[in-house]
Amino acid sequence: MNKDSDSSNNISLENEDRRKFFGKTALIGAGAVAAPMTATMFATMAKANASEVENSATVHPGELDEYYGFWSGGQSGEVRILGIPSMRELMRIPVFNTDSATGWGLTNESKRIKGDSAHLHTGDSHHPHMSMTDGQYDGKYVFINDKANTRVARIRCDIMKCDKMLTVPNAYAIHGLRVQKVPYTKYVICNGEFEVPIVNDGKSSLNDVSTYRSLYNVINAETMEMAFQVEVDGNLDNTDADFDGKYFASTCYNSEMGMNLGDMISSERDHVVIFNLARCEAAVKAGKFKTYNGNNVPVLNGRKGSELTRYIPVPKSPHGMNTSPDGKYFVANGKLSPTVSIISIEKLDDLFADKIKPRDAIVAEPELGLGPLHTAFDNRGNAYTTLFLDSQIAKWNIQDAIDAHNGKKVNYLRQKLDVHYQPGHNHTSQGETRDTDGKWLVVLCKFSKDRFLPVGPLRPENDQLIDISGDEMKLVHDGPTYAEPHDCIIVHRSKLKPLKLWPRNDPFFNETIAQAKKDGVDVYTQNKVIRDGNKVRVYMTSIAPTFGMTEFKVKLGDEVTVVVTNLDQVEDVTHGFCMTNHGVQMEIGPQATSSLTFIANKPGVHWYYCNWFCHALHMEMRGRMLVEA
Ligand code: K7E
Repeated sequence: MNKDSDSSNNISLENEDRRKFFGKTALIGAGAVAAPMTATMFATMAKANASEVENSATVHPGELDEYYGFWSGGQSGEVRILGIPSMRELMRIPVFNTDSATGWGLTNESKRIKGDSAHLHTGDSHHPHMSMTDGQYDGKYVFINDKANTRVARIRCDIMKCDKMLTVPNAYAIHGLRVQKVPYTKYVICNGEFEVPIVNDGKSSLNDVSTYRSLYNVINAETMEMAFQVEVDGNLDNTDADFDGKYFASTCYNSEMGMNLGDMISSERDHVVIFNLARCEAAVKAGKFKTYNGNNVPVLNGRKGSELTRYIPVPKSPHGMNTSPDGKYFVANGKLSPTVSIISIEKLDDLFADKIKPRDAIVAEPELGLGPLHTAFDNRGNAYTTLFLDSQIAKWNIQDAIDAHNGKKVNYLRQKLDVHYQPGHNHTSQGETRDTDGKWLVVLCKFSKDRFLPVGPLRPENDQLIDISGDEMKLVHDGPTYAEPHDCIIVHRSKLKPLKLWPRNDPFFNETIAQAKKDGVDVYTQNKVIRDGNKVRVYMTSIAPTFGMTEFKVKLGDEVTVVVTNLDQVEDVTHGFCMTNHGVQMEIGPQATSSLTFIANKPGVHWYYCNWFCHALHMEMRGRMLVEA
């Protein structure tokens, strides 16, 4: 099977040998090699080869991509926008990180958005997901988790900037994140992965693991405030929502509540927790909750035996959770088990009515290969599962897997394709929505090894683009990326309408404008210095190639706030403000206002300049800060 898929994507023999060396030793004794290719499968592949598919990955210079890809930036803490299918990086959106180019994390506007975590400069972003209406992307927001500092942030898709950030109380390490799909994204749902004492004040026994909880978090998507939390047993990993607006599902590993690896994987089964949204909302309304740690977030009891949840046993340490876009199934990916567990969403009403047993909701558990982590879907009933240990994508048919489970002689496996190497998430074009179109599959490989020129001990990841429009998957592009995309979504360009200029009344900087008004300054027409004790506010305009103010005077030790308003109305004319030798720089987009506060702690003359190229006389666009000793 490897031979066949390799011949389709030109992997050299040398590579093939290296692949074996890397991943396959784990195969020994696992009995997990999935069913072999049949003659019919070979035949359909040959046909696909003959009639070249019209899906082209070539985007010529000057042409635009068909899709926006939103990529998480892992430990970089950012989100990135790629064009699909070109895989060109179009933009970076700093979120949990601090960014030298835009001043994100340094400007007053970004610090206000970061709120209580403005002092943090790191993040670990895994799961970007867009808001939906009726199970389709609505182009409004992209939400992203920060596992490192237990946060969730929102990106406004008209300006492609982070506009809200929330530190989730009570919980620890937000991991899996998704949105409610139907009727609309009222809630963002996410898992607090690590378990800690529910009252974590250091006063009770720190080693009494019976008090440790992992929390399911439900956030109001519009206000970005906590709606409620649900206590569960085990620790939560990934989550997804149904297409009916009724249920959410999360994978749980470590149901043992072990505190080390051996204990965490000692029992044969963990579980998927199903959350009943209507019952949870009713419980909150009826006041059936507790609060902890001095905040007022309602915490519901969803532990085993609760009316709010059901626990479906699955093979131990499941990882990814993916809803099929026909709305019929939750797919829990086995990770340590070579299987995925297919849960029928239709049967969940009966499960909550106690008419069936939890395992009765499982309609198939197809064996796919070693290390299944995440599953994506096309519009033809097929699923694509990453096999981390095998370094492969398994394409399989959902209905065939269910039929095989029911005893029918049918091979549900369609193809296995080698990827390079160790894939985590994968995602199909619009594949988490009703609009899944079966054209592209992106696979985020954790290791690139020999696929690119060596660049030192740290290597890029390898994000691979696969054409899935035909019967056969075809690898068409290797894309090196910096640390470390976990997940992505692929959104048709028709769903997004980004702005070209900032609206002058944008809430992003309305507090800065309000302060200017208090100071009696119209930022669009005036250049003025306001002294307020040892606080100095410097208001200046910028229009290529000049700042509205070419010098201002302050005293040594003053706290200086520079507020720059970009009056240019020309698309793409972004200005910058950099105060040399003060660690001060920021971006000011066309028609935007940005501000940054620093201490004038060096006497003498200091030049400020525009650090975003704007004009032929860009070098001359500068002025002096005169600091009197
Ligand atoms: Cu599988 Cu954080 Cu979604 Cu990484 S998680 S792979």
